Amino acid sequence: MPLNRIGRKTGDETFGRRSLWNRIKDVALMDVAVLVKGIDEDAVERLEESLLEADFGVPATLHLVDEVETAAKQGRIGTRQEFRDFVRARIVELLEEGDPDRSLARAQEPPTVVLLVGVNGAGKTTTMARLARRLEREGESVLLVAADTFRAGAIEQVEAWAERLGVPVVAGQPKGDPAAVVYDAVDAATRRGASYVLADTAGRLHTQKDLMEELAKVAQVAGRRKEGAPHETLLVLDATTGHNALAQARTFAERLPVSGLVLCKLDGTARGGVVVAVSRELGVPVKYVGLGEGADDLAPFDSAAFAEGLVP
Ligand SMILES: Nc1nc2c(ncn2[C@@H]2O[C@H](COP(=O)(O)OP(=O)(O)OP(=O)(O)O)[C@@H](O)[C@H]2O)c(=O)[nH]1
Ligand SMILES: [Mg+2]
Repeated sequence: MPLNRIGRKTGDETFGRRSLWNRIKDVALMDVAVLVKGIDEDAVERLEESLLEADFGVPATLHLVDEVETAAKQGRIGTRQEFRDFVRARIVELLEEGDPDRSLARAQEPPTVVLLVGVNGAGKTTTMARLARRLEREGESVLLVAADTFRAGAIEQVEAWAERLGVPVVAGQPKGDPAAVVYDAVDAATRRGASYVLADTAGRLHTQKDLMEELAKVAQVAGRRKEGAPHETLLVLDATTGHNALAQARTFAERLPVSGLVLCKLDGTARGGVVVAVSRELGVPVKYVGLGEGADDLAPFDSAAFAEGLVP
C-alpha cells in the first residue's frame, strides 16, 4: 500500500464508508483551535493528513493547509464557523481558479458530439439520458447513441430511455464495433439536423488497456466523421469511489480528450471531495452533478453548494 509523505496509509481501505469530511471536521476543528493558540507542528500535520485522506490530492492539500496556518496565525480564524467558512471559501477558490467554463460544448456546425466515458457503473447511461432531457427542454434536438455493445442489456437500457424521453436512438449490435456505431450516428444526426449526439459507451476499468484503446478509437473515428468531434468528452465519476477516481481520471485523460467531469451519486452519503483534485489535475471543470436516478436528477455544478456539502 502506498504511503503519503507523512508515512500514513493512503489506500482506499483506510477511508471506510463514513464521510471523511466528518473526520476532517473533528480533527481539523480541534487542530485549528490549537493553531489559534500557537502554532503546533503536530496540529498542522494532522490537518494535512485529514485532507489527504479526504482525497483532496497532495498539491491542493498543501495549499489549503498553508492558508489555514497563515490565517490562524493572523487571527483571521478564531471560531468553528470562521474555520468552516474559510475552508469552504478556499475550496470554491480551488474549483473556480481560471474561471472555468462549465457550459456544455457546442460545435460551430451541428451536430455537437458528446461522449460519455467512465468505469463500470459510474452513471454514464443515466447521465446521457438526463442530459438529453435537459437539452430537449432547452429546445435542442438530441440523438442518443447506444454504443455500449459490450455489456448485456446495455443497448436495451438506452432504447428504454429513448422511448421514455421521446428521443431517437441509433443502436449498435451486441458485440459490434462501438466506433462504427458512433460514426453512423453522427451521419444520422447530420441527415436529421439533430443538434446533439449523445453517445453512451461501455464501462471499463482504466487498467484494461485493450478496452481503453477501443475507446480512444471511438473518439478518433467520431473526429473523422465530424470535424472537432467529440466536442465534449465527459468523464463520469461515482462520488462514492474515493481516491481511486484520480487514477481513473488520469488514465482516461491520457487516452481521450476529456473536457469535463460529471460527479454522480452525490445524493448519497458520499461528498465526492476527490473531484477537487481530479478537476485541478486534469485542468477540466466539473460540469454536472448527479443527484438521483431519475430523468431530472442532473444539475449544473455549483462550487459553493458543493463546498457546503463537503464542509457541512
Ligand atoms: N442515487 C443515484 N444513483 C445514480 C446516479 N446516477 C446513476 N445512478 C444509478 O447507478 C446505477 C448505474 O448507473 P448507469 O447509468 O447504468 O451507470 P453506467 O456507468 O452506465 O454503468 P455501466 O454501463 O454498467 O458501465 C443505476 O442504478 C443508476 O440508476 C445518481 O446521481 N444518484
Ligand atoms: Mg451504461
